[in-house]
Amino acid sequence: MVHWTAEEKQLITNIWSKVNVADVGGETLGRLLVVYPWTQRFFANFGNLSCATAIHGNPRVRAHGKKVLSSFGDATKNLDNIKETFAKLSELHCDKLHVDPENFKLLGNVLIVVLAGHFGKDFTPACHAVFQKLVKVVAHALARGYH
Ligand code: HEG
Repeated sequence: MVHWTAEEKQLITNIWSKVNVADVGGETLGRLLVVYPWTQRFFANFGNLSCATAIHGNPRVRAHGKKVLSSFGDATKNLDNIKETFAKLSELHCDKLHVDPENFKLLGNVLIVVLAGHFGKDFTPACHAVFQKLVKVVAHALARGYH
């Protein structure tokens, strides 16, 4: 099991308490779709994804980004129990949505870029390191139900 020090837990809780999940979630999913355009195939029913402007202005991208980031937030509240927290979602992404788990890593990296942009110098190297660890553990948990 992954171990979190008291300092790591504190950093995560502190940063996450200041995250606006609608803004950061919408931007993260939007950027994923722009930077890695092949991820658009999972959202073919979301309407206009024809260019960066369309993607960032698409209300369904924003709404889904908020949903994904709220769900990611569950990890920050269940740091010692991340595997179980995402067990059902993992099965959903595998069996129903057929999302290649490589995409969880891409999303995690985009999230870190967006957080760094939002927090500026407050996103210290220690924050960066602990969020690298967190997105890796979440991606791993989401990939666990794949068979
Ligand atoms: Mg997934 C649905 C969480 C990455 C594609 N995703 C969902 C839902 C949640 C969620 C909570 C709604 C589930 C439900 O309706 O019961 N997703 C989630 C997390 C992460 C993630 C926490 C990573 C941290 N998802 C992810 C990635 C892709 C993806 C990287 C594809 C590139 N998710 C996806 C799709 C749906 C969901 C296609 C269904 C969307 C819809 O049509 O409503």
